[in-house]
Amino acid sequence: MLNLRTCVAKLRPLTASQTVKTISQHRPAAPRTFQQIRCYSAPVAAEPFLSGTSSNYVEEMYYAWLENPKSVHKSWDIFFRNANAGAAPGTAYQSPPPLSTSLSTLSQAQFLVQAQPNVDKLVEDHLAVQSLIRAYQVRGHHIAKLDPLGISCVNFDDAPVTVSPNVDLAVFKERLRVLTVGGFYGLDESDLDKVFHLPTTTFIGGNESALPLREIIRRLEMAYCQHIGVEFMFINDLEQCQWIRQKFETPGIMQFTNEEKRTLLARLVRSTRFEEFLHRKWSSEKRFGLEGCEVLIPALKTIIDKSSEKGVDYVIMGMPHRGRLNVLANVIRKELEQIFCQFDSKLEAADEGSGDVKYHLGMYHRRINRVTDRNITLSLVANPSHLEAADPVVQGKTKAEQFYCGDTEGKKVMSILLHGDAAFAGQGIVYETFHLSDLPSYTTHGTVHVVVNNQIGFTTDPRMARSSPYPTDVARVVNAPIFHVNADDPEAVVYVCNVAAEWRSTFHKDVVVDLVCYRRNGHNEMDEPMFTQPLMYKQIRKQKPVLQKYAELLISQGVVNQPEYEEEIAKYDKICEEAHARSKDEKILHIKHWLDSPWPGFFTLDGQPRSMTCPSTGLNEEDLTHIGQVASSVPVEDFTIHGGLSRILKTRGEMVKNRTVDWALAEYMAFGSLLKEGIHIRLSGQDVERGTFSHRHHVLHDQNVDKRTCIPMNHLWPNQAPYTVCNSSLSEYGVLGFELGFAMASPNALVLWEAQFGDFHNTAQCIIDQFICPGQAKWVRQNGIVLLLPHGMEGMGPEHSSARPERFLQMCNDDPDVFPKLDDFDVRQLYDCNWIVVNCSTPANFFHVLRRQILLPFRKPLIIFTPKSLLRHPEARSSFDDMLPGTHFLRVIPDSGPAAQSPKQVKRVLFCTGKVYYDLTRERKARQMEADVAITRVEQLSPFPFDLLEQEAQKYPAAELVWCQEEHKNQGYYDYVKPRLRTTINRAKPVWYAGREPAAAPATGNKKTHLTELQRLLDTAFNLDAFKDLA
Ligand SMILES: Cc1ncc(C[n+]2csc(CCOP(=O)(O)OP(=O)(O)O)c2C)c(N)n1
Ligand SMILES: [Mg+2]
Repeated sequence: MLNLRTCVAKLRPLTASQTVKTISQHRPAAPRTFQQIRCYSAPVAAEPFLSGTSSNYVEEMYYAWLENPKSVHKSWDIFFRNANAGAAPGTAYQSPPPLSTSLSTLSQAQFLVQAQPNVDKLVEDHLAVQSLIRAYQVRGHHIAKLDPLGISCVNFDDAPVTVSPNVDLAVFKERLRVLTVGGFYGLDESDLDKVFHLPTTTFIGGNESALPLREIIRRLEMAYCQHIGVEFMFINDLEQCQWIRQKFETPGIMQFTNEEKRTLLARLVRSTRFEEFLHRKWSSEKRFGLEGCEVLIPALKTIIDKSSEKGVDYVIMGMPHRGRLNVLANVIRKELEQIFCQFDSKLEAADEGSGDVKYHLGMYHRRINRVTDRNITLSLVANPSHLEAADPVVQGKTKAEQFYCGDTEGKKVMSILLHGDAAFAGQGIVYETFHLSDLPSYTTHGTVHVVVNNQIGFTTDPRMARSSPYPTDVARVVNAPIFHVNADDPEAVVYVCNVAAEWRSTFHKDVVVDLVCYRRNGHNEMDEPMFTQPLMYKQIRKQKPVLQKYAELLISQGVVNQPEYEEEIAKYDKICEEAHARSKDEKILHIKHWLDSPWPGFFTLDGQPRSMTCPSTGLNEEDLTHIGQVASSVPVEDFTIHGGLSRILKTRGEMVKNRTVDWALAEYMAFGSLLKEGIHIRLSGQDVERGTFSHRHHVLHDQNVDKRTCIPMNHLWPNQAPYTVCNSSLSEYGVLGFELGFAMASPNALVLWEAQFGDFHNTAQCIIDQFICPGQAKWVRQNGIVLLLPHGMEGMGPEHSSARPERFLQMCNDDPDVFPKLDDFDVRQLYDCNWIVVNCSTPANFFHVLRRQILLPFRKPLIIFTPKSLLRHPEARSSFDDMLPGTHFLRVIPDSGPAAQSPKQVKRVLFCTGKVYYDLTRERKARQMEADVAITRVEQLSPFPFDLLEQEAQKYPAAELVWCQEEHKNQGYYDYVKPRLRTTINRAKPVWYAGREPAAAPATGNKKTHLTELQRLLDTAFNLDAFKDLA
């Protein structure tokens, strides 16, 4: 229906008042043309029912009839048949038969139809041509010659690549059968020279509106079945489809000047000779070379040049191993000696951390784009081996860069993502990232994806690696056009890349360039491909390198001559040799030269923190009160909130009056105060706006006006930084990666990702394991991202209970057996750690740890296990007094009750963290053991507060030491805490355990069992004889 509508709209050539004269002025009459306009060749006004106002209706009828003559009333059918057959003015119309049709009238109508025997054929032929055009547009890519090796199953080996003007139907029969399913829509040899009017859904005509069928086929073959396969007809936007048609169908549109051809050749020379140089110098080193897809370099440079021309001045790229060194050298323009020196095994590491191998490191470079003469910054994000994991990170960083420069439409900053064919099809994160592409708080306004489709993934061929025809099918979900292109045709590649960049700058939507190529060597240069792909590699051995092919072509065209070509090669080889000589002087590998996101001004010039102190994270009473008041109000006029929410805000208001905060208010105060200091805050995750547990309510919804919302946090201060709070797509891997990337761009933002429940973070494990935990060690890149992970055993069953603290703690880099020798644990210990893990038991401490995250002079990831039931627990409140200037985050909260008053009498110290503290104090009170048992809360688990816990242990000399947790013994904190506590006390005493027994699942789903387990652990915790026999 949509299609028919457009057809009609686009084909509408005339209004009813136009005459033959005006028609013939606009449309050159072609002999034997089947023209829709023919029906107007009679002065239409002569028909009794035609007038200016009825013309639209008539046209509707006409085009509906063209599609299917039976779809209109018989009277229209007859009229159009007659008009088409050239009936004299005023005679085409036959009044319809009366309702009580007499046989004689019907036969009269039938007579009229039969009187025009060729009309049916003409209509059918016309429709057949339209369908044929559409078939090429939809399925032309199936028979395009995309595979340089000619082995791909979607290719027909006999497919002609250059089409002679004398299209021979015998040659095309088979192709057309494939395209049209079941033949040629009734057309045959005899129709080839008939001239057909072209619909406006094609551009093959150029300036002509009608062409002989032979020429139509030839032009469609040229547009859709050569070295470019355009997959776009699934896009449900007509303007976008038209745009693409125009880019590929317009005759002669793919033209290159000699200058452009020479530039392309020079880029291919660099790409090819770079790999050859590395191969010559380090033949036994892995480099994941680009041979077989050397065209990637000109492809990327084209995308960057075109984007720069359109106004982009910052391109952020993510890519896997393949060709990475080449991209660094020839696209980003990293100094060659910096690359070459990495092949020297004697090179020492100068910086902290373990560093990473050369094909994982990132890069940042600002330079002049020579083609556009404009400044351009290029950044390649460091990536782990885990394929595609960098995708959301690149997007997050891009979003942040756009955000900081006010680029709300993606006109200045863009991302390019490179993919391997196997990884693009196989990794779910690709899909998750695509689904971020059009969400308001996550869009980067279009990414250009380039797939190095070498038709193999390590040793696995596509038949075994994916179920979709192309590796790129995943992109169809977001209506991204996909341009498949034979990578052995450099001009086709460059053309497609230009179109891709233009698409992005026109529609700000994702687009995919699928470079169909091959991999000349094994997976790496040490790998033997013939073990597993013998026939493919026999074919590859025969394959002439693309540079050689293209050079021969340009020489044959007289664009360059042999000496010029050789000179170009010699020139680049010399550049490489000279850089190689210089690289030998590099004795030290500075990983910090490979930073993808420098933070100018944040560190000293040597990359050190500007201080090693952290100011008080407290806040003055006035600000606390002000933030509290805004948090409990609706700061805009005429805004009706839900009654239940009014009550929540009222309670908040009362808390503020009483100078107390709960969890939600503490968070409000931390955020609100940082915003005042110009720190941007971004909180993202599933349902974070309200909060999974309905405690936050950062976005108010007008109950009477659809989509009218208010974010009070953005109404706090006159010149405050903006606050972004956004519900995310239901993806942990994608969204956490995205936020990590966002946090990477600037140290002056607090970026938080909240899991719906803590356990769901495991679907983002790759981001945690590969980026967050080791990012600084691998890439000298700090990151202050905060993970909020709701955690706690509350009888909700195995699925919603544990944020898996044991996993985070296991990956902490502090030594369990060594008591650190530090003057200042507060800050120095944080500086040395890989991340900070906390479980706060009070809102005030939560407030402080969030503020500390920004007030520290360096950035570390912060993992916070956040509460669920404590959000509303009447005791889990803090006074303003604990948040005033001079107060700070408490790494340990010692007991302050009777036990602490007479510590020598204390028989047991229970060390714990998080919510179990409230169970323990309740139980202690019930058992009246407040003087016997001290309870010490470890709020910062890692880095472990050795110093403070030592003081605690010393304070209670006669006491047994017990670690108490609500988690199972093989989970939670025990394995982490025990050896460290033992180190703290110099192993002078045992550290006992009170908690749940080891288990496979994180929690029971049975409420009764849950309560029994809890009681049992409390019994152990307060049974002073519990460990007697074990001592
Ligand atoms: C998530 C993940 N799984 C497995 C691997 C191991 N691996 C490294 S390269 C590779 C093949 C990748 O094939 P493709 O994406 O087509 O890229 P190509 O090497 O062909 O350029 C595999 C399986 C990996 N790096 N990451
Ligand atoms: Mg591959």
